[in-house]
Amino acid sequence: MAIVSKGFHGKRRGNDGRTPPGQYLATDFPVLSAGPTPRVDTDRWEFTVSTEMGEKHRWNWQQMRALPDEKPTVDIHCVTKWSKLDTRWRGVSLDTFLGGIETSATHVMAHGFDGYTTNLPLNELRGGKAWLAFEYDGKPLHPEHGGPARLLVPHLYFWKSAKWVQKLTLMMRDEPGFWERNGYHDYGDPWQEQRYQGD
Ligand SMILES: Nc1nc2c(c(=O)[nH]1)N[C@H]1C(S)=C(S)[C@@H](COP(=O)(O)O)O[C@H]1N2
Ligand SMILES: [Mo]
Repeated sequence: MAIVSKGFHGKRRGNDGRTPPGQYLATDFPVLSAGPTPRVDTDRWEFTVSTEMGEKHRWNWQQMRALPDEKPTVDIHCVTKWSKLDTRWRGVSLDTFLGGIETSATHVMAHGFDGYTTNLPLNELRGGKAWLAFEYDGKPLHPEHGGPARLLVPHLYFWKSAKWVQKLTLMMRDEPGFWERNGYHDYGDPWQEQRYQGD
């Protein structure tokens, strides 16, 4: 039987190449919010996708929970350099929300109930790689981590995963969100170390 320590395998990146350059593995789950945690009751929760034509598609909590959900286990990477491997979530794929919506939009602005914004190419929310997540580690998502529901876009730096997400605005061109206006990279690929503008 071969017993191989992670340290031996790890080399520069550690963990069999699963930790992007410049990242370390966090044992806890740090909380990073630009402001106070909004308390969002599921009774008045509503998720809206508005198109470039001004059409609004809305789901209340019950309608959202009636959609098929998935249990992704994913690695997450924060621009402040912590990563967590194999985090367990439950949520509805963004493909499910976007599937019935007619749009020629190329980009999306995600808005949180706290006023936070972050921009993404619309395709980054498609193809089974983004979720509206409402459970973490088998429990309802804690308010500090974006509960009752947040975006989960684990292939980009974690600031793109808007907590307390309220609305997606589909756009015909790119526009910077909160951190992107303040010097963070427009796209944010952790494997390319796209932390700041110009990276
Ligand atoms: N609505 C909202 N979403 C947000 C933020 C925020 O301040 N408001 N912070 C972002 C940043 S910078 C990071 S790193 C992650 C942190 O998520 P966590 O607090 O669950 O670790 O949420 C992102 N999503
Ligand atoms: Mo962050």
